[in-house]
Amino acid sequence: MAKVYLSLGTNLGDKPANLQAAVARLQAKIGNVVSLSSFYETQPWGFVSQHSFLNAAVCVETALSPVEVLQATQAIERELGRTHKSVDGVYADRLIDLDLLLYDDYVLQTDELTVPHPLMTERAFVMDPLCEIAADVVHPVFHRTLAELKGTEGT
Ligand code: PH2
Ligand code: MG
Ligand code: MG
Repeated sequence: MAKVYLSLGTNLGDKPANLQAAVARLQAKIGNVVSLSSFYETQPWGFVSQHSFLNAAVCVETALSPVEVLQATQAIERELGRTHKSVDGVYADRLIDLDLLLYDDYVLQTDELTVPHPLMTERAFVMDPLCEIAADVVHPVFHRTLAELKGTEGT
C-alpha cells in the first residue's frame, strides 16, 4: 500500500459539504482515508474572486498507481460537478479541486502528472492543512520535513 497525500479545495456552494463528499468518494474509489486535516478558510491565491476557499488535506492508503489516483480524483471532480479547470491559464472558482501532492517518496514527471506537486511548498493553503497531518514527512525532492518547509511559501 502506498500513502498518498492530497489537497482539497472548494470556493463555491456548501463548502464543508463539498469537502465531506469528496472525502467519502476518496474512501470509496482510492482507499482508506487514514488522516483528514481541519478545514481552513483561505483567501483566493493567484486570482481575484469574491468567494473565499475552504481547504483541507488528506492521507489515503491506496493500491492504485499514481496515474490511477490522478484519474480517480479527476472522476470525483466531475461527479461533484466541476465543469471546467482554469480558463486560459487563469484559475477559476470551483466546487471541488483535488490535487495529488505526494505519493510515497516517488518523484515523477510526465506530461500528465508531476509528483511531488511542483507548487505545493509555495502555497500556505496547501502547507497549513498538510502539516497538521504530515509534519514529519520528508519531501522527496527538498529532503526536508514538511514542518521545516512550512513558512517558506512565497506568500
Ligand atoms: N487553488 C488554486 C488557486 N488558488 N487559492 C486558495 N486559497 N485555495 C485553493 O485551493 C486554490 C487557490 C488552484 O487550484
Ligand atoms: Mg489546485
Ligand atoms: Mg487541480
